[in-house]
Amino acid sequence: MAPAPPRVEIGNEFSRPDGVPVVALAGGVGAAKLVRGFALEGLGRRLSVVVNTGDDLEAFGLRICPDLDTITYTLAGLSNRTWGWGIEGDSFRCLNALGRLGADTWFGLGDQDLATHLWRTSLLNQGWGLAAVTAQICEALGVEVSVLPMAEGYTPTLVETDAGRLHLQEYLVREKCGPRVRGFEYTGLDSQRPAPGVEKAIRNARIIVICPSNPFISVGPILAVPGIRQAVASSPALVAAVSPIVGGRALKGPAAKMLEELGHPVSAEGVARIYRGLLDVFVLDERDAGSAPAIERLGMRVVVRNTVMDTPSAKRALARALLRLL
Ligand code: FO1
Repeated sequence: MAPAPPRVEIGNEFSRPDGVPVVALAGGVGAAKLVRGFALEGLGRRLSVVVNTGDDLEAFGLRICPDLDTITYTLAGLSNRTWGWGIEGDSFRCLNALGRLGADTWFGLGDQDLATHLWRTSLLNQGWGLAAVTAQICEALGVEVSVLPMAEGYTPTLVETDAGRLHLQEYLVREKCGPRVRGFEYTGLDSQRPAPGVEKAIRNARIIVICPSNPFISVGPILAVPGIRQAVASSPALVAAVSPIVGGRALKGPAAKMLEELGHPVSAEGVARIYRGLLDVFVLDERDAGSAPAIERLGMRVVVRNTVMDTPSAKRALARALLRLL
């Protein structure tokens, strides 16, 4: 069954005079909460989310884009409330059947989630680009926000560990972040360019927000796409980052473990140092207010807020605080 040819519009219409264009640089679950906050604040088409695709994997002939899907499902109100990724109420009948046939099943592909990967891969095989596929999926799921992959190629992040070099998902899911991390390789990025819509969104933004995502495996690959770091650095927009580390711990995922194993301070200040030179503002959790003077000495303004987005009102409050930075 041949899908219809591309008919989708990629990126937002910036000539609309109805408010401040915002760009969010996003990984998965942590970022999705803040992006949801912006959406609840009514940003709609004024928000462009540039999403990491370094966590993509290819399995069973399918292109799987976990961070893109996490952001899209969250905005569509479909995401699994317990895990933050995947689809609420999904089942694993297909994966179990694959296991019965002898396949590796350590990566939890839900039945409904598989439909997304089948559809995406079939459109890619018809010659669509990943940005067009993502725009089409968003349109079909009623997502108004512009969700943009950072780049269109398959450029998996590899993790150098004491157990050898692992695909990011092997490290995160199969090995449960156990091996000690020595470094990262953002494969294939040198020959990539920002996906359609990304540079225009950054150029037109009034505020660029680096979401509370892992600086190495979520934000790092986005900034490593040739042209994106320069576009952010030369944009007249205010550039802000929200710390993914609160009270010396990552709210989700292995950011604290990675900071420690790579010799960085395991603190909000450690993250601020990584983004030094790029930021106007660093948003710190109330629990870390004592670090504000040290971070200000790195050459950025510090704003202290509750960054733990455990309720819809906390998500909205943080989004509103960021919009008020202007
Ligand atoms: N995370 C897990 O911890 N276990 C899984 O089996 C798993 C499956 C999965 C399937 C689709 C998807 O979109 C995400 C999935 N994740 C899973 C989350 C994912 O590994 C990471 O959280 C992100 O790639 C990093 O942002």
